[in-house]
Amino acid sequence: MSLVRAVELRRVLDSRGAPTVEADALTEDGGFGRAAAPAGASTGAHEAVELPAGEAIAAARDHAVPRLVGTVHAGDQRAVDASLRAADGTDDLSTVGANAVVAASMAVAKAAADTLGIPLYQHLGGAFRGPSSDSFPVPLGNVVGGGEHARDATDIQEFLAVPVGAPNVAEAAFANAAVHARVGELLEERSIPAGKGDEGAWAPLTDDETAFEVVSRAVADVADDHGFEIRVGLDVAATELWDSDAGVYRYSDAERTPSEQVDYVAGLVDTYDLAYVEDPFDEEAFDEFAALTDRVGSRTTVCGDDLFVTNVERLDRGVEEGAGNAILVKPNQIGTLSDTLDAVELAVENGFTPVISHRSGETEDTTIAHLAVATDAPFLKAGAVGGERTAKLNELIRIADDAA
Ligand code: 2PG
Ligand code: MG
Repeated sequence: MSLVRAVELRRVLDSRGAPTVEADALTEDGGFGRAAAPAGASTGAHEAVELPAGEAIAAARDHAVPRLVGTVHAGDQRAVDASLRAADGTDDLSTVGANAVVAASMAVAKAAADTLGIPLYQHLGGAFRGPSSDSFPVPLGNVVGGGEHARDATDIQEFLAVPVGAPNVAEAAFANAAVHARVGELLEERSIPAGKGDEGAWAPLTDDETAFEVVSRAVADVADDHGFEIRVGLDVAATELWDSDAGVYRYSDAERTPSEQVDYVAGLVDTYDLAYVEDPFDEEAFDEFAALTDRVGSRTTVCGDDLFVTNVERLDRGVEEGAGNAILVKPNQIGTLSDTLDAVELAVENGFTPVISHRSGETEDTTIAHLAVATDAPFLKAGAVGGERTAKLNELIRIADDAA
């Protein structure tokens, strides 16, 4: 065991060019770890609170760092995270800021792994978890998107390639990149103008129906080429479509009541054989999540992101009510690695699939790749292309190499 010797914090750029918090942690035995907080655009109302980076850094220096340094063992992640929570003193981490807290929590974990001379996935996962050649997190590759990640593009926030039949993680990641490239060609053939959204997905000036056609075709072409099954997934991010005053989901070309939305999404699952559907309803719509899961949960993954915000209390309710069968896991939504691991554990105990995820605002930090391996998560949502996205995918490929 090695005590935390120092935690230094600074402002760095995220992939949108916005300031975010980076932490460097040192242990008394010379271990070093660096981590940075990501940031969401379509954030859930129940997420832990992100403060402006400068404020979070100042608060962490005042309250959190002094409690950690020289008193807490870096390898005791529960103690590290308890100390961070105690320094903050609120449930939603609004004193220190979840961005400073998550950066510190992850940086200390990395410093502990470095002290032990082992990779982060091994430190977090323990002796019984690690990369294996026959089971790996399938990367969910965002290939077309709109919503809060690209205005004027699709209403649905993310169309995802899901390479369920890939023989290994590298083939899976390359297949997603190939789907992304094929989508670009198909959009050009159809003369549909497209820039790129926050996560590097194509942001075409078109409607959801056309996006479905293009993505389905691209997935089929690449599946043929690569010789394994690739399916389509979605993050609807429907909280952003929900008009609570009118009680409808507002699309550019339609309005849907909650029960019409259930029918619509169930129809999409059938029509496009969707492997994965995230946030098809508003963040408070436990009932609709349960209704959809009842209808299609045996053949697709129904995942709550804004619904659960990586929070065990909200997940508990979801389990009780059968609202979904999967949880999106984002460490910065809840603030510490311990809370994140608790959410994964509660999910697995109750037959919910944990899906480890990036945010739309990212850095070159690769913690989530290690977290996905450490928790044996079936899926990792980390984008398809773009430097801050490939940082995670390439790390996953390197980790998989350890198993070979
Ligand atoms: C999501 C994420 C990541 P954001 O909704 O799942 O894709 O987006 O980080 O903007 O919440
Ligand atoms: Mg989401």
